[in-house]
Amino acid sequence: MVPAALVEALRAAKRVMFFTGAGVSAESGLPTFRDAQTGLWANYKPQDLATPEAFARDPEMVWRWYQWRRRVHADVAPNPAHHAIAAFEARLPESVLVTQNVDRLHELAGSPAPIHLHGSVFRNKCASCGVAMPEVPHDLETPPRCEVCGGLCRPDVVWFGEGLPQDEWKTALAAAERAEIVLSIGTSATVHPAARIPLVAREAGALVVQVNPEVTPFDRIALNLRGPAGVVLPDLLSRL
Ligand code: BJW
Ligand code: ZN
Repeated sequence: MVPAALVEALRAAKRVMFFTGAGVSAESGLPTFRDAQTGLWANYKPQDLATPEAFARDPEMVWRWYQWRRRVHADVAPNPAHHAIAAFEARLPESVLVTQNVDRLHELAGSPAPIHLHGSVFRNKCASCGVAMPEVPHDLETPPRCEVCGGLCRPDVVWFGEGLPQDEWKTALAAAERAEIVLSIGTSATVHPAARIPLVAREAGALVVQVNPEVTPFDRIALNLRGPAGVVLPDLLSRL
């Protein structure tokens, strides 16, 4: 149930931020980060694979996990939640989309410039010198070597214990401080510092609206729209 006051606030707002997590891509068929894994990877916890320590210990295994995920990601399409966000953005010229997702579904839905706080599974970089490396076929079983320093290729995503890309982080923080409304969609709100973004906005006076079928730590600061993003967001959009 969407409160009429929220519809009014969205109609009047100029600066709206969309802050998304893995739940926004769930209805496209991508497992959320904390969902159980399937097939070959059922016995591994993503939290234990997405670390620099795991890559240092067994680079081929971590590389193969990302190659598998790239194949899964390459096969999915945006869902009504991604399309609704892109449609909101087209109506609200000062809106900003900040995503923790490493997929490209916002881009495929037509969002012009999502800010990726945790990188992209489709980009590569050298694990030693950090230089950008080209995409490679998703069935290549071993990580290529860097032409500059001979280091190993890794996905250009942010692992636990690593810093976020500074330009993206600063842009997202500045936008949070200015936002009138933040819609936090499909995130467990447990991974920091990204989860600070809606909190910063709230402290600066923004209304935080959460779209999630489950309870999260944002429940206490947000107006909660309980349900799948692919249902709630098109409904909200249709009322504007
Ligand atoms: C639906 C739905 C539907 C389902 N519709 N919704 C403060 C306190 C405690 C710990 C820390 C802290 N500060 C830092 C830390 C440590 C750590 C951290 O946060 N740990 C916590 C888990 C305890 N953070 C870090 O290590 C960060 N780095 C750092 O702090 O560095 C310090 C440093 C500074 C300077 C120099 C050097 C170092 C980095 C964090 C990077 C996170 N990376 C990952 C992996 C990316 C690559 C990959 O995918 O493999 O990013 S982890 C993973 O979590 C991924 C996600 O982007 C991120 C957030 O997850 P998300 O999106 O919320 O997904 P889920 O699965 O958690 O939740 C899905 C939600 O959707 C659920 O709520 C469902 O209910 C919902 N849902 N269906 C709507 N249809
Ligand atoms: Zn290198």
